[in-house]
Amino acid sequence: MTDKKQSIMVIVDGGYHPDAVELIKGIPAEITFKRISEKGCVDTIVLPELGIKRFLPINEQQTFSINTDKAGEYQFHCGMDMAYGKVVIK
Ligand SMILES: [Cu+2]
Repeated sequence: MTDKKQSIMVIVDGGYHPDAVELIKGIPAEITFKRISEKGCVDTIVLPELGIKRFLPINEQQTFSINTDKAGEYQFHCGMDMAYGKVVIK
């Protein structure tokens, strides 16, 4: 099972769908954000604890590798800190 990879897609449409992503600890993971509309102010994704801040061009996928060595909850939010989601590693 150690060669498995977890891949999750979050659709950004004024908010995050899903807004809670669960990952299994110890298995390499990547999260892909895809913004599909101009709605809201979610054109930038920020995962502060993971050192990620990236502009999300419309209809383009942005994929980030997530280190799952440590269990915990990591919040992500828009560039203005108004829309929220979280990554839960357990
Ligand atoms: Cu915002």
